Amino acid sequence: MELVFVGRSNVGKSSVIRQLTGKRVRIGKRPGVTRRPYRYQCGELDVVDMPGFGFMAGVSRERQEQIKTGIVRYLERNRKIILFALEVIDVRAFSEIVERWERRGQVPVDVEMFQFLRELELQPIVVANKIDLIYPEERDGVFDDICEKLGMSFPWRQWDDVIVPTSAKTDEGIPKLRGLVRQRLRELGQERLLRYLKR
Ligand SMILES: Nc1nc2c(ncn2[C@@H]2O[C@H](COP(=O)(O)OP(=O)(O)O)[C@@H](O)[C@H]2O)c(=O)[nH]1
Ligand SMILES: [Mg+2]
Repeated sequence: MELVFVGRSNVGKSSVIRQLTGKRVRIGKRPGVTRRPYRYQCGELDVVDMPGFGFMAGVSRERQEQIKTGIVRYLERNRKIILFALEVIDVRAFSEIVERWERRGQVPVDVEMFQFLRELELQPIVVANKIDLIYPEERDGVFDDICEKLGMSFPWRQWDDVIVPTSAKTDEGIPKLRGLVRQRLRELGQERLLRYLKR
């Protein structure tokens, strides 16, 4: 069975996977290089790190589209063995990116991916990462905005089983994320997989 991580490059997918699995995950690898899903085997549980989607310096538009299509196909093809998905976003960059796309009348890839995960009933958890980069007093407003852009009504706190603010750098929110992942596994009748995750 699999847990699948998606998100733009550089948002902290690998860092969060390291925090959850304790595996020696390579951090800050040059974006756009990883074409294939990267699989971390944790006993009977596979944690899958998908290639980063969306704009990346030095990566052609065509290539970006291919990456996105590859992710969509992977999720469709493996739907039955995927327990749930985690979409990692960079809280500091998210709103600006989404607004830029909306001004052009387009659906941002981050929002599109979240909706797609929901359509597949992959119950995506939004890992709102890099919260250490925004001031504590701004956080509620930023998380409300993220929820609204993803099609969930504010206040964001009513969605604390969907969106988890984290900093993979300072560890803030990581225990909460671990708790939520464990809860989801239990709900899915997969408690035997709990032992493969870091406590
Ligand atoms: N400030 C800050 N930096 C982070 C955080 N999480 C990851 N990073 C840094 O962001 C960069 C990209 O992280 P990585 O995990 O490789 O992102 P990925 O491309 O999505 O897998 C690295 O330099 C990380 O050290 C965080 O919560 N806060
Ligand atoms: Mg990575």
